[in-house]
Amino acid sequence: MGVHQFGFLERFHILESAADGATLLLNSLYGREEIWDAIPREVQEQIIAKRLKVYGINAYAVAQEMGLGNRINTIMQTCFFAISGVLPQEQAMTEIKKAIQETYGKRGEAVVQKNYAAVDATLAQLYEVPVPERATGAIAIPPPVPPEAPEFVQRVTATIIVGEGEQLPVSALPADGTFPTATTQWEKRNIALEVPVWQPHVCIQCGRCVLYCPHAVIRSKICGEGALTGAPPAFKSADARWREPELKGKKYTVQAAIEDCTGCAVCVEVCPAKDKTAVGRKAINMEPQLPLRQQERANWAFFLSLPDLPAGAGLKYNTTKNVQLRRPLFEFSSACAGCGETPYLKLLSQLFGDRAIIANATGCSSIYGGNLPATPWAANREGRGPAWSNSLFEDNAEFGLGFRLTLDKQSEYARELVQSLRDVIGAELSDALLAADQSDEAAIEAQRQRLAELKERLRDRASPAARNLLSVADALVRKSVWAVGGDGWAYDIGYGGLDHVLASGRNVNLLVLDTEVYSNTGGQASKATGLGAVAKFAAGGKPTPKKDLGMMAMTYGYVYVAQVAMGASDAQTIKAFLEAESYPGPSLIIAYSTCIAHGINMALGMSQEKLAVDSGHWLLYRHDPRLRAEGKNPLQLDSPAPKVPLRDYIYNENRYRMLTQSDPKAAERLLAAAQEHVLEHWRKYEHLAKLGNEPQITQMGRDA
Ligand SMILES: Cc1ncc(C[n+]2csc(CCOP(=O)(O)OP(=O)(O)O)c2C)c(N)n1
Ligand code: SF4
Ligand code: SF4
Ligand code: SF4
Repeated sequence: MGVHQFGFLERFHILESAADGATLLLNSLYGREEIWDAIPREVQEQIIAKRLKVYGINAYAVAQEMGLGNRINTIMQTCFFAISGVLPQEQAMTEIKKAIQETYGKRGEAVVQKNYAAVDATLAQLYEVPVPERATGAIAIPPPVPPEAPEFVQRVTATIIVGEGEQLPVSALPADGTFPTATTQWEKRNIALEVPVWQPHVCIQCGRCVLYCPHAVIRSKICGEGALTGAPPAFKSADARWREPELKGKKYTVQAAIEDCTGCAVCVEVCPAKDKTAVGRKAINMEPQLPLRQQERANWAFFLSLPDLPAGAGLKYNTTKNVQLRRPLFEFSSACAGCGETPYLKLLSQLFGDRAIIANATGCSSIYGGNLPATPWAANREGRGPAWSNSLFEDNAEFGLGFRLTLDKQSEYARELVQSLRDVIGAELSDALLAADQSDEAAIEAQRQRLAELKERLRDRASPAARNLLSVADALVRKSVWAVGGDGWAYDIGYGGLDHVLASGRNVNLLVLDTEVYSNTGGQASKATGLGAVAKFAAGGKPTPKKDLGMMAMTYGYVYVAQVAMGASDAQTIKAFLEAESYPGPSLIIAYSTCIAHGINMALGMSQEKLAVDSGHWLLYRHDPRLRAEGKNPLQLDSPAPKVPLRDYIYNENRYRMLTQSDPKAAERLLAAAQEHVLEHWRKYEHLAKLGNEPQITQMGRDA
């Protein structure tokens, strides 16, 4: 049996199925002298009772030394063959190397050689763990979820978390398929070897680490000094540096939930603040997780207990610095470490999460968004959070449109009932409910207060009209409808529906998480794949350029369209989300998302997004039909002219680089074609953005 993640010994009943006398291989950060004591006592007892032979290795150390990062698969494979005796050792080594050549040959000789070197270095690091006669361990296996988790999580979620879901009776599952949200917080996967540690005195309080963290692990808050009374001794804070008078004299804190961290290091990479006293260090730095676990568990619990800033609070939530003070309602997803899709969803949840209704196309976002038993979609203290459902791959935009039509009808009906029950409700409240503008957070909050009052006044009314109004009254508060999915959905399989929604003129926000491949099914080419990129079904490099979905949508004239890349411009991304959501018609945001399928170092994903923009591969723009009324061109180009050669961007990525190995001539030809296309594409947009205001096109967007 191989346990490649040592932490699994605490989370799963792994040895239950081990046969007597079996061999156990453990990958761990511990050395020969420490490993036995780090094994939970219950597992030690099983090892002794079943007379297991135990081997250990620190595969991470070997991988790091050989320049493989955290990729330990060939190392663990070598150990397996060495101790299992399935093949004679010599033959096993030859076969492993053959497999390496076959698997990684396309990625270049350097990758192959690193893996060979790892194989050669492995056996010297493999050791047998002496097993004593009695268990001596002091570590007890913790319960799968903490005792403070809600009843459903204890009874159902926890059973599935430990892999025993088949023991649950059908009756334990929600009859209508509606699952409680905010459940990833109970998983505590503890998968990161290293986690970020904050240095308050170096921090410039920009909020970038919080914005870019793909897993909503690192967060910030502002609170009064009094709220910090009783903080754990290791809890850190600094004087808050905000201009707003309401925040003078307050404290600022950055805290990571290190048990939920993936160790992707994106937060450290994007941190702009350098520690002048130590070269290479920043205001946050990665440090080993294990020694910090207990201390940071207490710090995180305290951080959660601090009050959130109330809506409004004198702050405008239109900058990274401010938005990052808002609680994400999408947290600790199971997306790959450093995923480029999730920061956009987290941002959506911070800006509109307490009133969002989300239709999610099948794809990565539906998997990490609803990865049973837990979901990252969460709720705030008031219990408000996104309502989320996954539809098919091919009908998601229509699914979202259905939400919109339903809400519009309910709102219309509720308004009629408010009119007809004016005498019962009271003239002042009825009129205020109907006249509410709800264009900003404070106005929406005021409408929520009115709604609460309305419900109170109708509580004991038995008339059918009053009961009917109560059943649809929530639709009087403005909702934010989103259809979300990948490029496979938006450009290809669901394109007909997406186009239908754009054409409908209805107030639906469409968010395309564009990884330029079908990520969830292993990287097949879509119409969003770039010219020359290698993907499944495009093994010789994609021969045609990326479809210009944004341009197609803009031709309607009345559709809000934005193309964003958070790593290139966080400010432009936030602006686009706010504009799209406030636009009372269809909106399309196409968001460049880095992905493991690109073959990059995911910690550097945000710099790669910037290169995509600097090279002109990815243009940033916003097309806002409302600007016509101001006599302006609706298209605003937010990108600079291409300033680096395309090759500087694409050859940072394995998906392009691999063609230079497998077919150098084709690579050269496709690079030249792609470079030419990029420049032509830029000229086209530059020209359009310079045009004056076109004749007015009928504004078809309908408010909700
Ligand atoms: C009609 C249909 N075809 C194929 C699939 C299988 N499938 C599920 S997700 C997916 C890929 C999704 O790719 P994309 O939309 O780009 O999203 P990403 O995973 O990249 O976020 C595919 C092919 C499906 N669910 N339905
Ligand atoms: S290492 Fe990754 S997951 Fe952990 S806090 Fe930083 S960005 Fe978030
Ligand atoms: S990115 Fe760095 S400087 Fe900015 S808030 Fe985070 S730790 Fe502070
Ligand atoms: S495959 Fe790509 S898009 Fe999907 S979760 Fe992983 S990094 Fe994110």
